[in-house]
Amino acid sequence: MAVLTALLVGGAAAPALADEVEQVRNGGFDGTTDPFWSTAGLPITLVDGQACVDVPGGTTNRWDVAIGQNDLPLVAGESYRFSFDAAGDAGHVVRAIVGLAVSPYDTYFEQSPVLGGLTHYSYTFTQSADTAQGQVGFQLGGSADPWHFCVDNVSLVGGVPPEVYVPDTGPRVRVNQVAYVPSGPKTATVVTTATTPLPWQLKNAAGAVVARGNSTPRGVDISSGENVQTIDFGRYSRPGTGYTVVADGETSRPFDIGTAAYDKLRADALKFYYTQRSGIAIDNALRPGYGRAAGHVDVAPNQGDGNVPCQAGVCDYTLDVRGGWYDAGDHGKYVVNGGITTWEILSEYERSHAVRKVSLAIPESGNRVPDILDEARWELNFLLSMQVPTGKPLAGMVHHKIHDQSWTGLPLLPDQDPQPRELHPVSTAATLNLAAVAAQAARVYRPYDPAFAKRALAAARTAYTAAKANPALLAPESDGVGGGAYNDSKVSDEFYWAAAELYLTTGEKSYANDVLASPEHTADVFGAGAFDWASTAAAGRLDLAAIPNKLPGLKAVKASVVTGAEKYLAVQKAQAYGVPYAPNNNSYDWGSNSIVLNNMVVLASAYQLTGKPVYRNAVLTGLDYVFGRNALNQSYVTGYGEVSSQNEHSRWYAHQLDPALPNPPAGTLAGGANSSIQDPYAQSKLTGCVGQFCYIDDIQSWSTNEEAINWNAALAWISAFVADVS
Ligand code: 9MR
Repeated sequence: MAVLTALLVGGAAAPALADEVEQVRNGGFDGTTDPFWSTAGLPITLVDGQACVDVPGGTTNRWDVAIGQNDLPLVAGESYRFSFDAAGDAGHVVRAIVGLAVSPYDTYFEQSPVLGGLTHYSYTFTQSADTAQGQVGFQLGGSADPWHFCVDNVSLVGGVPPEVYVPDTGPRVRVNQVAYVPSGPKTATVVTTATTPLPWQLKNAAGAVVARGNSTPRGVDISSGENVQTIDFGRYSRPGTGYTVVADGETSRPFDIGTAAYDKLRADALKFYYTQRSGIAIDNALRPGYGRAAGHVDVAPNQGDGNVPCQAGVCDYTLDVRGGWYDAGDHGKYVVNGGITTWEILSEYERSHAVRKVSLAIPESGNRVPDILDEARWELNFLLSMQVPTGKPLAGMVHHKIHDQSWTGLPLLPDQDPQPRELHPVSTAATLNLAAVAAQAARVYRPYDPAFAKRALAAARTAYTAAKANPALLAPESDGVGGGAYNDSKVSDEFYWAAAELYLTTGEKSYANDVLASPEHTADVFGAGAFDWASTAAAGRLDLAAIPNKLPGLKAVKASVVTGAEKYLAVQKAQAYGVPYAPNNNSYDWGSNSIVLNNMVVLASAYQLTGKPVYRNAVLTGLDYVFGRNALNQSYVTGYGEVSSQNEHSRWYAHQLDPALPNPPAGTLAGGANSSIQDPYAQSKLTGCVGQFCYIDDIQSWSTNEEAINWNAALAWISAFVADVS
């Protein structure tokens, strides 16, 4: 992000880095405000030895109004204490940053306290990069009304001991804090030093013991690094609320035995999409507290999605790509992720009859089309609009993505994004992704809107043909400025998935031949994670097994899904937290919660194919992890469970940064533990974390705590399954 008019002051030579070295010059504002700078036209006044400014109202971004100091030397790996005293008109926010004073204005550390009377603020962080051009800044913009801000004793001290972050994990007995299904398995995990069985009790809301037994020692759990035992109270099935499990002197968080929560979740996990919509005002009457102006509809300061050019040199036309869903906490729209998301939602529709009747309270509700299809159509229209028009070079191929030219900061409502929007080059992956989901859409929407079904199938056929003619236009990893790269160098899986969907919809032999000839058709596609935006072969395989068709060798296709499910079952049994996911080297992936849930989709598919309760039960046990039976003792779904994720990374559900904005809506899934902790905030807190502990519920942690359309699709699919089978 840009800081306006930085007044550069002659750089003092970098001091030698000994212990506890102050980097800020004149942080106490002794007689002068030098060498601090401020935004042009914003005088700093000295009042009682404090630096004060009158912040104008009516600016958009935090950085539109700022004061700060430049030329601070910062050393990678060194820990710093950033502290200051600040006061402001009640309820206003200062974004206090340590960052890079020059382009690309990286932010190394930031906090956004809500101000009031003069208060001392102090934070410790570990610096991620070397620079001689560091900056401390106090960003004050984004307020509708004018206000007054004062700061004093600004300090950035190097050489301090790194802060040791210890998460608050509450009671050591870990349960599904939402609900166990009465007829399902019921297991808990207790973290303990004991290595012999411990007595446990199940208590009802009145505190009466309703079941008891002994736990099973499981040794040190790899995914958490802690010694644990498991508790099985599956024989107890009386519905109720306020149950607890007691063991080793600890009482679990309360939970229900019942099904009501999953009926609600089935709707909430899908209602999530309406407030992700681009190109339409969100109606506050439909989502109280979430109403907002339409984003990216060509109203300033938006540059709009109605007439979007390509990146320089990529194409000579513009496309109208309004609509669709924002991908995640950013304002980008990416075909491969939009496609797998829409596929999973349409798959939910194809596999769950009950979901067709669920009301999502969206503008289209009541139009005689199931709400789930109306919501998915919002994205499908966008995906179709990304296809290169007839007559243009690479016609029929699909642009990989459209997003801002540069990354924006937080918070930023969609309609306030001032960045130019750009189409990025076409890719084989995006083209096949559209082919797959548009082919699926053609069969799903046919009863409701034959004309749309016809159009979707034509687009799918065109895309598939174009991809065959351009089989290696690969989205590169380097294309990650202003939006995610969604790079993918292997597309045999997308070819397989697209051929499978086209075959399932048309029954045509040429597509069957492509399915049968694909190396993916006989490969073991059920790896540590079953499918995601980059690995789509399992999506094709699951549909071939589930959707009626006459493919030669269908028995083996179905058997392969059951074999895949057996794999996840074995993984789950080996884990004391019951997670059907055991990544290589215990390295949890980005968005791991969605991978856990997608592996459960394979288990659920095996249940639908065989009717064997063991697969249904495995799904229910997997759910426990998502809802609190985990090392952090928290639910990863906002609004579900005694303690749940609240501060998912998002530019508009940014309550943590601006009290006037909401938290994410109930039913929003956080990405979850990510061993690679790519963001500086997670690095400052979690370096050295083990598996499940690599997560933090902070809006700054975009690599562990983002919300995303593809992740919620996994939650939605599974919540419909659970509601159906319980
Ligand atoms: O979910 C994506 C994950 O699998 C990738 O490893 C990661 C880095 O490329 O990107 C994730 O997707 C993000 C996307 O690039 C931009 N919008 C937010 C997405 C979720 O974090």
